[in-house]
Amino acid sequence: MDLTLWQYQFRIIMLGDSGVGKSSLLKRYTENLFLESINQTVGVDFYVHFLEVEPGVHVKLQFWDTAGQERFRSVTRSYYRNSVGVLLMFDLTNRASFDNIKEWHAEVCERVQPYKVLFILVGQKSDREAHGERVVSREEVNKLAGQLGVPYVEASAKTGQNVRGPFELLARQIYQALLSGEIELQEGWDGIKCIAPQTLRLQRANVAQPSTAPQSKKKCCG
Ligand SMILES: Nc1nc2c(ncn2[C@@H]2O[C@H](COP(=O)(O)OP(=O)(O)O)[C@@H](O)[C@H]2O)c(=O)[nH]1
Ligand SMILES: [Mg+2]
Repeated sequence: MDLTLWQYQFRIIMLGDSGVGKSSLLKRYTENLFLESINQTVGVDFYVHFLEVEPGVHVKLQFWDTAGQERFRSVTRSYYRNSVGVLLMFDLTNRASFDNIKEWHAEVCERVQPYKVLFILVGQKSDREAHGERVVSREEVNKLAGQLGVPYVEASAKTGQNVRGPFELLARQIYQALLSGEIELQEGWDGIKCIAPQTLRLQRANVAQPSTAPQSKKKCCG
């Protein structure tokens, strides 16, 4: 089946300080490329990737790659409301970028109301640990992740280590939240699009009554 025939579209935003590797991780995930000298993001860039979140359910992941600098903050903020997922990213070799995570998280939570958004915390440039450059320990990140109530993943855009992990975990969590009704489709909100909302109702009914609904019936719009 052509993966581009999607049933759902999720809008996901990349946030974190400038230089932590947001664009690099996205480039690695969507194009399997890594550039030592990548252009700095100006304003907001846009990437697309298709993912089968479960057999027969195809999702178009639409990524907004933002610039971390303060001068672009007002542009970046205008994208929060129409996102359903956030990759909150810091650099394992840059303590300030880790210290700023709380601020990024609080800013999003404040601005997305009344909509719901799901987060993944990503510690980037894990390859540099081998060179003794890591300055943020796993223990302290786990503690912060626990406080914020968000999952934590370490990755390296350079080596490709664990690159799919954060994107796909987030996409699957959004999908599950949609099926459980924790996240609702809303008029005038672009965080999630569904090409056939009636099939979502069927999928939700299947999830609510798993014993009477075989897995194969979960398939949406396929
Ligand atoms: N060693 C290492 N360098 C990285 C990694 N990811 C990005 N970089 C480098 O970090 C710099 C900033 O990356 P960029 O993706 O532009 O960061 P952004 O501002 O958050 O989008 C670039 O020189 C990248 O080559 C990584 O996983 N490991
Ligand atoms: Mg960038």
